[in-house]
Amino acid sequence: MTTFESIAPQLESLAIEVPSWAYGNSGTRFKVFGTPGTPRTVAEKIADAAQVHRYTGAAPTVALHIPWDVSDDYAALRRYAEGLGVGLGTVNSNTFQDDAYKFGSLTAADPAARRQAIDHHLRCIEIMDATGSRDLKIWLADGSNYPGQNDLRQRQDTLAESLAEIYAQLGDEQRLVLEYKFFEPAFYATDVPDWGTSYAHVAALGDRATVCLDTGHHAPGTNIEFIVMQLLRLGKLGAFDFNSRFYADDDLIVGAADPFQLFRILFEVVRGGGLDPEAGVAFMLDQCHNVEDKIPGQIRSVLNVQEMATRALLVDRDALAAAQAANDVLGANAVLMDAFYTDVRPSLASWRESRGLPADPMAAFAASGYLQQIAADRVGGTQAGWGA
Ligand code: LRH
Ligand code: MN
Ligand code: MN
Repeated sequence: MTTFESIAPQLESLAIEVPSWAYGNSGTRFKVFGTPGTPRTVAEKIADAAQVHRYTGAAPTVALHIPWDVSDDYAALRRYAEGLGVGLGTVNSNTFQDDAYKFGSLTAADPAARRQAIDHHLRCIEIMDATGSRDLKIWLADGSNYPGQNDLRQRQDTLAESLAEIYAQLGDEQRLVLEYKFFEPAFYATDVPDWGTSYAHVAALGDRATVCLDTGHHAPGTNIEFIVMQLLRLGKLGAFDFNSRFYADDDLIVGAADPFQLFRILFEVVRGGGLDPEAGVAFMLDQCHNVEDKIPGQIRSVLNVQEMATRALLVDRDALAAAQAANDVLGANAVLMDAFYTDVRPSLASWRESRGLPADPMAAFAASGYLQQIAADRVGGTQAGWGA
């Protein structure tokens, strides 16, 4: 039997990065419902993100999206974040909202569009130098809607050339993570649709290029934990974008739609050594909160990952290996399910208290009055939205 005490040290190193865009008004292509107190600036987004770390102790960095998070002094922004107790994390590039990229960005046949997209990434690397960020995350909206619209092969070759130019500019401690998504906004062919395509590109680039797995970016029914296992086995799982989905790329709170899937994913992370900081797997959230309050939405998400990682760590690996070796199908399954059904919340509550954190971060944040405070303080100006 694996005890909570024996696995607790591994929980201490589990850091979950929160996305700056989760604090803005966002969520769907239909009505975006505003929330009082929504940040108007990058600084206010970081202040909100710092609350998540303050109450959970598990969310020490904030990811930026460029150009949604514009600053004329990123070094000063870094100092400001550090003053609030958090660091600036992954820099996400954005080549999906400019007219120039109508027919593609890093894959574009048009040299001017491609140049603009590469230069945007080089600017992102400059920002990373100032913020101290390790990872440049690239997700491309590039693709086509109609068969015959694009030369599929040309776009892979062009993408490889573009990525090589960007990769060459990374510092020794910096990494490139390439995110895939099977559809949307392109509905016929997406240029980086699956982990295999991402893997082919990052393998060609070198050791500091890895794959980002967004849990909402697969066809229904995909066995995501299998992909996790394979990428860890290949040494190419660089990052997660955690969220959950019922239908498409819903960007709901991680673990909300299918907690068992989150458990299975995190068990493969544990099995593959992915919780070891040396493995270099970044655990990020990529979510939008449309109807729920944003800061508690992020706290809930961090706690969901922490709770499910705990259950995954509690799997009795020796008993599992013995049952698997004996081809004891039901016995092996029972070992896994025993851990999944373990209620770890009381153990985590006392563990948090022993580390000077609130036993119930959701309740502690609600009682703090922060939401009422920002609603009163942040009057005027334009609230940040998905994309601003
Ligand atoms: C694309 C995506 C990608 C973007 C984010 C806003 O669907 O998952 O990670 O950066 O959404
Ligand atoms: Mn994502
Ligand atoms: Mn997405």
